[in-house]
Amino acid sequence: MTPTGTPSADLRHAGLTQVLGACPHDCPDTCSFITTVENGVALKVHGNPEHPHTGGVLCNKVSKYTERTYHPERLLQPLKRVGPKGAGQFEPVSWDQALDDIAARLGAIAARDPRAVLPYSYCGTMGMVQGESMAARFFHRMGASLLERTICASAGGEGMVQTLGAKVGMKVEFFAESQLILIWGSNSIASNLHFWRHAQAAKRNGAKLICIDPRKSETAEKCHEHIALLPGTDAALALAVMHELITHDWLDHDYIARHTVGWEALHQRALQWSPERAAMVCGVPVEQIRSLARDYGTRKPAAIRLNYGMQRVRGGGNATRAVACLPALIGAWRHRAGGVLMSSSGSFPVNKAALQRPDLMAQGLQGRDPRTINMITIGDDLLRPASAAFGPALEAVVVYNSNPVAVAPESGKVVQGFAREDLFTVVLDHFQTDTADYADYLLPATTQLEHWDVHGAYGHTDVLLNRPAIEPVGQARTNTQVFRDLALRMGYTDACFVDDDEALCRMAYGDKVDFNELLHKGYATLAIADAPFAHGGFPTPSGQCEFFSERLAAQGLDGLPDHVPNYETVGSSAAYPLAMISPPARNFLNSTFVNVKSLRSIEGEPVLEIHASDAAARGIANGSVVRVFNDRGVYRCKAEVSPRARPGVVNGLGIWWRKLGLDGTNVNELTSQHLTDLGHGPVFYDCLVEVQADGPAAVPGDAPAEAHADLSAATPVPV
Ligand SMILES: Nc1nc2c(c(=O)[nH]1)N[C@H]1C(S)=C(S)[C@@H](COP(=O)(O)OP(=O)(O)OC[C@H]3O[C@@H](n4cnc5c(=O)[nH]c(N)nc54)[C@H](O)[C@@H]3O)O[C@H]1N2
Ligand SMILES: Nc1nc2c(c(=O)[nH]1)N[C@H]1C(S)=C(S)[C@@H](COP(=O)(O)OP(=O)(O)OC[C@H]3O[C@@H](n4cnc5c(=O)[nH]c(N)nc54)[C@H](O)[C@@H]3O)O[C@H]1N2
Ligand code: SF4
Ligand SMILES: [Mo]
Repeated sequence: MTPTGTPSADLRHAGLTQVLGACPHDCPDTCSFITTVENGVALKVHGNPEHPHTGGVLCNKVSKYTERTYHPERLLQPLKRVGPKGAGQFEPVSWDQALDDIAARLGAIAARDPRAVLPYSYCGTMGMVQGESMAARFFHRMGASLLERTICASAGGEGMVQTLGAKVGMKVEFFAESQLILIWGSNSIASNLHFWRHAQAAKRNGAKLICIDPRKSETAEKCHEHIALLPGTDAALALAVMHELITHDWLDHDYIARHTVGWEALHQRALQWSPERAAMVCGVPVEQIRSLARDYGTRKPAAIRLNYGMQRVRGGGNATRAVACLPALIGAWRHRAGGVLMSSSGSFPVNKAALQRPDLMAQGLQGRDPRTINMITIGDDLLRPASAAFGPALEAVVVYNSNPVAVAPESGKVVQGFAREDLFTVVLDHFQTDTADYADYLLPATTQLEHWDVHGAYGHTDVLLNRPAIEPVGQARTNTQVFRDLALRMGYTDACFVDDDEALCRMAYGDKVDFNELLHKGYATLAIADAPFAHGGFPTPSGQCEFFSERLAAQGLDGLPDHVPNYETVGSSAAYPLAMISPPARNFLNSTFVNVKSLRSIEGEPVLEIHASDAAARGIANGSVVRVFNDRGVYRCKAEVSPRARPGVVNGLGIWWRKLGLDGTNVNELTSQHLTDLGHGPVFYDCLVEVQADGPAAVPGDAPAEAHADLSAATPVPV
């Protein structure tokens, strides 16, 4: 059976069909998948064997996609709140009732000041159509506040842009030919499985794999070496590697002279970072740093899989810049199996303006200045009163493709914000998430099996098309349809509000990608050179790899990369001596899949991994319940005394639904709303805590009083 499936035709047939789709999740791999459908019911989803990056294999999470699609708790009809805010009590209403009322409420607010309305969305789907197309048009036309969508990758993204010129780099498949792979701030087995296949192929061909990660992750334990540095010290490590490249003359002088700017200045900076100094900052043996530099200077070709785990700290942008400078120093870019890859998303020629129509903003704003809200500070911003500096207080939030109550930092404040009686909240989702509990209207959304979409990727360079395989389940509607319907009710008559989803799919790449190829194969490969920077040609203003960034210097920032210490540095607080990172649990995808039983049962319950020495010092037994706390809040979970944690650093795996945790909280109770040095990103892994055995000895008041005073109103603070 050839999988293509023109669904409207296919769905008229009884019998088996196979429909080509794309995994919508926020994952670098963007797999091509095939859904087998019988009599309109999706039986299973499997990896497309014809798509080289997918290689016929999906991860454990998405292999169970039908379990999620037909989940008994799937939202099947529009719901209206009947109970108190946050209680999650709803009654069914018709779509017409819901949409009429929502349009009336938003319309009334917008008539006063549209900036009091905020869309809140992220990457529940990475699809460009069910993501920011019709939704963006709708909010632009209204003049709503703009959302700065920086909760994931923007520090690293900006670091890449300032160094290499864009989010571009090595082609992922050529890692298989490398002789040295640094897996830096990435738990590839959990979050980038298809890259890991290439790393394993390289290993079989004699490559050395080194993992740089505070946590001994699933990936770290399968590498030849693991450098368990303290969180937020990656720039110090990279600068010390440069120091060694210089002192041993493992440099490619010709490449540096031809294709870089700022070498003299970087050279001076790097000489300030002896391995001894970096060893102190990073909390690793000095010999490990020397050995890393020797490997990097002498094993060729050398590749770096840099990932977002290392940029969720104050200095994440600088750290990314420091690492991104390394390949040019040794001329690694000359070889297709050398260089660095953080994200490939800058390679995709997306016509965002056509999809999102920012030009419509002027109509709604009527002379007002646009306002931007950073999605990371949603906790503070929901609680902020109107002021000259801030503008109008937020009166309405429309959430789609995101679960902010679970994923945004300092959730005590986020919860308090969403609990505001005077806030009007609409949530579009598949399930009644933690955020959905606070909705005034909860609208059932279609899943990837039920709608059209088109995708780029951030871990490879193929465009993918997703066709609907089944009709919407229950009364679910696409995000696009909801915003089309709302636009109609709001009297937005611009022609763009009638574009259908297939037209939007075609518009995303226009004539840059052959849509017939997408229809036929499900994917199309962008034409990109195998070794894109072998002869320089970086997409920076200078065309060079910018060790020194004039653009940063012009903003009054350091033009060179440096180590920027964490906001919350280990050793800086007697009350909170432990650093906590909170990378994802392998079987969840952010907060998605936490409610899928087969996956949750693998993860068990929320855990905090803690090193035996830190556990012993606190009388914490393996498997016991602990209180993890700081000034922002308290989180209770199960301790796992584990070699995955290094001394001084605990790992609170995420991102659990709060309501499925021990006390209706999750790890973001503890994280802060600070922003990174570059790119306005989050600092989830820049967080100090203390941990105590739970039980009679642990009474409130052990944590600083203001934490309880501040949060007790909104959060069930455990005692
Ligand atoms: N299974 C699964 N896959 C996922 C996700 C998921 O939730 N689950 N999430 C998806 C999303 S949205 C993203 S952005 C990516 C995230 O995937 P990655 O980019 O790989 O980032 P993280 O998983 O946040 O962290 C990766 C590793 O970095 C480590 N780390 C933490 N702090 C530091 C540090 O300061 N320095 C260094 N060197 N390492 C550090 C963590 O311990 C972790 O093992 O994965 C995507 N894929
Ligand atoms: N402590 C801590 N916090 C973190 C992180 C961390 O590592 N540690 N990681 C951060 C990162 S990297 C990210 S990217 C963010 C992720 O934050 P989010 O992007 O909010 O990701 P999810 O939690 O997966 O929530 C996505 C929601 O979208 C819904 N959804 C999926 N598809 C559709 C659709 O087609 N239509 C509609 N209407 N809804 C849909 C899903 O059901 C799900 O509830 O979290 C961040 N938060
Ligand atoms: S989550 Fe990632 S690895 Fe899993 S199917 Fe989707 S794209 Fe592939
Ligand atoms: Mo992310």
